[in-house]
Amino acid sequence: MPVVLRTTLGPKTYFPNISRISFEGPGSDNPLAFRYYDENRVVAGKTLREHFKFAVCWWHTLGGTGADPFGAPTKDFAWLRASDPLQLAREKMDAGFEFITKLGIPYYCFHDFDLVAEADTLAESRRRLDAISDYALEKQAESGVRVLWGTANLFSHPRYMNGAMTNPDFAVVAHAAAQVKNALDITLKLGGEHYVFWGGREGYCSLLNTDMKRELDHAARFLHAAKDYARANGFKGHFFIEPKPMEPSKHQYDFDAATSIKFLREYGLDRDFKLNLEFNHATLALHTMQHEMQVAADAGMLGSLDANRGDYQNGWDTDQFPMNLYELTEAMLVLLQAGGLQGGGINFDAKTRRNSTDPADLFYAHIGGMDAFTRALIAAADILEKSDYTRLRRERYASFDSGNGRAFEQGQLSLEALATLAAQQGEPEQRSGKQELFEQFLNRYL
Ligand code: XUL
Ligand code: CO
Repeated sequence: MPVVLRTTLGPKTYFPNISRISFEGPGSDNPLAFRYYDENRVVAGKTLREHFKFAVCWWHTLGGTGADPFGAPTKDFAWLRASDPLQLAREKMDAGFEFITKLGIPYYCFHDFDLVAEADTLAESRRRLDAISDYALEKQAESGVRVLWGTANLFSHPRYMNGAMTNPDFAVVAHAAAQVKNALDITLKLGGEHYVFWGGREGYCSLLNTDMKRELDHAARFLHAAKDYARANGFKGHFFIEPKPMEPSKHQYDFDAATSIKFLREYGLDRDFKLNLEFNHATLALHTMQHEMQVAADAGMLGSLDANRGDYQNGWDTDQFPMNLYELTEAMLVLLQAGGLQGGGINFDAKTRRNSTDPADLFYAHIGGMDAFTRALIAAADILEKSDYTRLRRERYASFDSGNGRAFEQGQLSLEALATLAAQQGEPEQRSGKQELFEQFLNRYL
């Protein structure tokens, strides 16, 4: 029986005191305006809209209630009150599209059960997903907003406590596959550009009860099956693995960019999969985001970014909105030098703090994040275009540009030949790495 989604409440606004956010320039006093993000501004040959492809995430932004392990929800948002799950989903979608269009953000990202609550059976969950995605299609057509990527939540339900695609019980693996099939169908139906796998509980808590090799083999089989199904059904986008080292598992298999790239190559998945990197996941792995981005870029796998920031004084995934201009500028330097993202965009996988309880806080957070990325991208473009940065970095390697250094790079010098050259040249001259000089560029162009 078709589900009727029309509301009897009539048009309703969830952010009544907020109109379309516009660009007012750095001098503006208006906290509900962009000071830097002007979507049509061209930086390094592309508009800001094209560089960033910003996306709103459905889970934190529309679904985040401020609940934490120590306390109840603090955010009683008007779009989360309906008792009927489909009615709630529809109101959440109305609020979501109002929010996104008021901000002028072009994309959104979702897990299957962010769109509508999971039901007791796969069949009923599917029926709900079909109904809410019909509604999403209407909202997308009205607004021009698109799906950057979809994904399946394979970590919240208790059945996934031992993992989803790496679960030691085949019945759970099969259930996860059914869920991914539905999520892929919905992503395809909504014209989603890409599809993400974050391995929330794909890992282990103790090696004592874990056959790691077998679990990783199963993950690869699962990903091949998902990829083959999506391709057979016309999916043209990329699949992204989202590395994270820990939380909720003690040890997650997609620990960081390097580990994930090795896995993808080992199992022949590297043609279809790239990486979706997240700032706070990078720092949890004791890397910087720019390190993770460079690793991915060098492998041709810099796919998409989840934007947020961690807290430097503690060790968990705080998912704060991005605000650290130095960190962002270094990340944007890597992004520009890599020639941009491979198809992806910048998804605000970030949550306002538990005590930021006004709907307007969601606007302040996204405006702040978009402005911060813009300042960072402009500074990075200036550093590359106007400063000595590129020349100085290249000069550090100048000894490999000609002569014996070049012969070494080309594989023409044996270890004996290198030893002979070393004996001839004597102790190498000291060459400064000039880190502080490089650091000056950030301050100068920010
Ligand atoms: C969790 C996380 C996820 C993924 C999508 O840390 O980042 O929200 O982005 O499953
Ligand atoms: Co994420």
